[in-house]
Amino acid sequence: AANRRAELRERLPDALRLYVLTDRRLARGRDEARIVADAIAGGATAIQLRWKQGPLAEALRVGREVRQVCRDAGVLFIVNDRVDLALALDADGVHVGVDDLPVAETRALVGERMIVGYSPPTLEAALAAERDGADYLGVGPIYPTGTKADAGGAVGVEHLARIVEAVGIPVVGIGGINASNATPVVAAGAVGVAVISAVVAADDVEAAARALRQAVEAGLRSR
Ligand code: TZP
Ligand code: MG
Repeated sequence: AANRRAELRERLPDALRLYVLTDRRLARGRDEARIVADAIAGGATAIQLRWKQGPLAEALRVGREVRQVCRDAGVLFIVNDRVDLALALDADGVHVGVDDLPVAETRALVGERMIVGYSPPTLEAALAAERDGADYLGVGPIYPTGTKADAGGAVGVEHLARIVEAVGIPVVGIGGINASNATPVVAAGAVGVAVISAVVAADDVEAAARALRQAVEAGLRSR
């Protein structure tokens, strides 16, 4: 829809409780749509197609499958890095970082058709992204992670709390989060957590998602 952004912005705090990002390598041969369906069965509320290797034509094919699974479940479907792929897939949103098109250019390209997420490296970058039209922020890595080589050092929940305090848009924590350490991330003010390995690399994806979702709900009750 031409004006999906406004409707989604209202839903975002709830829709970002458990945000699962795909990873082809960690999936160990299991296909993305299967993993996404299992994660949703366990309580994932948002999915990000994170395509770091392989042809874009394949990303489009896999993305269509993942989008369908998300639509059937009423779960948010967001595309990482690529504005063109997000538009081609008619995604609910696109998530950009410092190496991608800047937030202002991304917003100009997608208009009000979808939400835009951003990963701010600093508090100042978080404020600038909000001014430039970001609808939510992903802050991290909260804890050490081996999943993203260029993620930088752990920033901790205190840094996340400062960003939550400074901006008016929802914030999720990302990086090294699992069912044992998710609760403090939400207690610090995040609306939810974003994870890769804790769900995608799990033998039982659904059970892993369920445990994480419970940890998130515990964090919400604690504040
Ligand atoms: N951005 C910051 S840390 C990270 C991303 C994409 C990796 C998160 O993966 P994991 O396995 O949940 O630590
Ligand atoms: Mg990126």
